[in-house]
Amino acid sequence: MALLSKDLIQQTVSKAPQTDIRHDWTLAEAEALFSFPFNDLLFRAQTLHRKFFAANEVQISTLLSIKTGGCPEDCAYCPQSAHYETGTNREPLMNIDSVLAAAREAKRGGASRFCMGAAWRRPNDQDLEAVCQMVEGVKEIGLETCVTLGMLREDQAEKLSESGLNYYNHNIDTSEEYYKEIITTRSYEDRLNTLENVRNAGINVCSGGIVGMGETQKDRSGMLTTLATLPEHPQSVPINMLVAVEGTPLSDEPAIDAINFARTIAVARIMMPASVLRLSAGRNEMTDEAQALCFAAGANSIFYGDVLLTTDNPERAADMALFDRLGLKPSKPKT
Ligand code: SAM
Ligand code: DTB
Ligand code: SF4
Repeated sequence: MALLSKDLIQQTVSKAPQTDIRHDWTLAEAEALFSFPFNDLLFRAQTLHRKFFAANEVQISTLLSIKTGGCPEDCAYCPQSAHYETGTNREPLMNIDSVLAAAREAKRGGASRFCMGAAWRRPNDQDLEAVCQMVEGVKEIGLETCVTLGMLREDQAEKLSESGLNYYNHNIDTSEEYYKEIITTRSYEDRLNTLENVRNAGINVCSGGIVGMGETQKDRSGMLTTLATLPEHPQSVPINMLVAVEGTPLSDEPAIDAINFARTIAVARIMMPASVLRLSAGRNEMTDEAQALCFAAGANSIFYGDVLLTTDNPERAADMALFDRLGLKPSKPKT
């Protein structure tokens, strides 16, 4: 890892404590954070984490794929893209009763938020109407709601807001420069426009990315700098470790090492100290020790339940055993 000048590191160290929540982060500062000695980085991340959150609480979300596979988008990491043969079955939009049954089950399992994902480039108006009804139903069950449906126009974001939606997930995935290598069917700007529509509609933004797609540390710094310089930090920031799925162009991508992954979490915690950071996809491929490192680095949210959208996630019992070992407990919903 290229070390940056001592001056720049010093400047970063002395600048941040004056104000914890900053929107003027630079790429060079993010890179400087990445090059900190690991213990210093974790100490700084932990200190900020404890200023904004209960130290040992983790928010628990359960994910459901409400419309699976056959997506027209070409995202090199994604098992649901119609451009690749991954063995993912195409399924139509689920009916509302099955979705609500899954939400009840998630609540019984201990989740506080229910996230519904659809393999769409953007929703059509009829599908959006159906999703709004699902949001209303899930809220009645007593869960926070999150959906991820692809790009949204302003009026579509407004409609979701009126249904009472709490969070909209839309990831920027990587740096602006590396984005073109990974996704060919939409631009970084498209992604940022949707985030703006969501923010303007008063919905909490959930936006993060994927680590381990062959990007450089500079790309990771770029991704976090883009998120941390938005007009508001996303209230929720998912950091996914690539799940390398056979049939996708990234299937042979070597796994990123746990220390570099934890560094990404720690830098995200420092740059967006008041945001909930989700240790997202990839936990099934991590050791307990690697996950513990991520919680120590400032991660305070997980997906809970044995599948993500189409790939495996740890069994609930394994997660509860890990929480016990680490003295972690699920946090209560805010809304
Ligand atoms: N189609 C919508 C979209 O792209 O916004 C919503 C669903 S899409 C599956 C949601 C996010 O899942 C992607 O933005 C990406 O960050 C993440 N994701 C998809 N496949 C992944 C994989 N193989 N490993 C890690 N994260 C993945
Ligand atoms: C996010 O950042 N990660 C979740 C959620 N938002 C929708 C999705 C992970 C998907 C992993 C691949 C799959 O299971 O298909
Ligand atoms: Fe479609 Fe979303 Fe997968 Fe891209 S990430 S192929 S938009 S489901």
